[in-house]
Amino acid sequence: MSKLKEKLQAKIEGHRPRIQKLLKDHGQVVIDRVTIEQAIGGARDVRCLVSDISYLDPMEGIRFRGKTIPETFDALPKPPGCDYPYVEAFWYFVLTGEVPTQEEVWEVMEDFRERSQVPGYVFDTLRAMARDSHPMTLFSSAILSMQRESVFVKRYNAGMRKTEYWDPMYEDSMNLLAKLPEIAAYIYRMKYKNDTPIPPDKALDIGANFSHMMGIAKPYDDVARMYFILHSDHEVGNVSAHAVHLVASTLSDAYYAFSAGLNGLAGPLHGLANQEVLAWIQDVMRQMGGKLPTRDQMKKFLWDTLNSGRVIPGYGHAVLRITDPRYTAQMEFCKKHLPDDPMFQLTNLIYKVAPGVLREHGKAKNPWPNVDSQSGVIQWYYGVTEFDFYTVLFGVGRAFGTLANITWDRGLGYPLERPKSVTTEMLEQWAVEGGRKTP
Ligand code: NMX
Ligand code: MLT
Repeated sequence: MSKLKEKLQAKIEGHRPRIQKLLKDHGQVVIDRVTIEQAIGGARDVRCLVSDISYLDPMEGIRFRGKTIPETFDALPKPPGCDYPYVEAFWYFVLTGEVPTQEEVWEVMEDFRERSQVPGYVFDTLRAMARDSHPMTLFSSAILSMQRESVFVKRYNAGMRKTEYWDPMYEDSMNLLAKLPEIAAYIYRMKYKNDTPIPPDKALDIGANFSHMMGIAKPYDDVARMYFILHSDHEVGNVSAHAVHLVASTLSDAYYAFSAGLNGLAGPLHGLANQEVLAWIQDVMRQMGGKLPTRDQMKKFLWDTLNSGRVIPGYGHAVLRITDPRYTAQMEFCKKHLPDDPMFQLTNLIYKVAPGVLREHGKAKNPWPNVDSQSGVIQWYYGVTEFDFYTVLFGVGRAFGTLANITWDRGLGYPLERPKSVTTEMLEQWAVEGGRKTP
């Protein structure tokens, strides 16, 4: 057993009694209430999920295992000469809650390397699909095609105790993570670069290997590290993480569950917003003939979008009530690497104008930018101008958080998720009665 897996086992076994005690001694303690608005309105702010991988405070933003984004970047080991940590180190960290040593990172790298061979039929599947399929359709299908590899299914069918479920879920997660960057880069090169996939260089870490397989020079390796870490997790209520958690709660394996999560990520109100942002920015630039708009012109573009019934992509959030610190982290990168880039300047101008317009518009509860309004600008700068690919990059990152979550879910024995629905008539009755009186 690898040291990471041994440590994870000890952590899970050490944590289980806490969950058992909470359930046995305090199971009836009330931690939230649900209003009619929340029942109709997408369960916003209802506290009914548990995860220790990350927590999202509306006024602070994400913390991974208790650390803010800058603290996470500072704490984890980095490849020599690089500004961002090994993605492998981040995986160790979210899985165990501990910062790995350099040796522990190397061991994880080696483990991934041994699991990284993508089965040939995955490429056959991708090639059999219509070339104009959206990259997220290709990505999700490639993952689903590998479901036959699931260790969880084999062990489940052979018979295993509930306390062992985490072990094959971890194996499936490791096997899947080891292959995702190559599959993503393959889709990119097959679809957009005249079908010229670049074979992996297995000596490299995830960030450097991804940059190599995309065919993009340094510092794109750091872009990949930053990008995958920033997009990894956003507590467990967001649509992609929640979908993965929900599907896996049926004891579906990691392949089924992660593919489902990607299908949620592919919606324009979620991960696809990064593609929408770039399309929108490009439209503004086209209309301006490449010149930076004035504040007044920018205001007009924003109002035209709102008045046509569309949302401002990359702005607003279901939980956050501040500028997303993932936006800020990427802005810092841009200030260092592409301060004069016209699209970065346009993004900054939008940041100055859009919150005021959204406030005046009076609908969005959060007028500030989210992760998606800055991410595409960086990709574009390094030559990834095919913006319908951006959500795939989000998806690779999201795998690290969601797969850590479902491994822990099985470790802690979380049950099938099945909330209760009610009818409109019931809501109308409880509205008159001033709350639900009947059981
Ligand atoms: N532009 C215009 N209107 C907006 C925006 C926006 N950026 N954000 C929210 N609103 C509207 C929203 O459509 C809703 O209108 P209505 O009452 O007519 O249905 C109203 O404001 C209230 O919505 P909120 O409660 O503020 O937001 P909610 O929690 O429902 O949704 C988002 C959150 C993120 C879906 C929403 O802010 C949005 O559509 N943003 C633009 C798309 C986007 O950037 N998505 C990416 C989110 C991050 N990610 O990667 O997943
Ligand atoms: C995410 O990263 O999942 C998005 O910001 C959406 C969310 O948290 O709801």
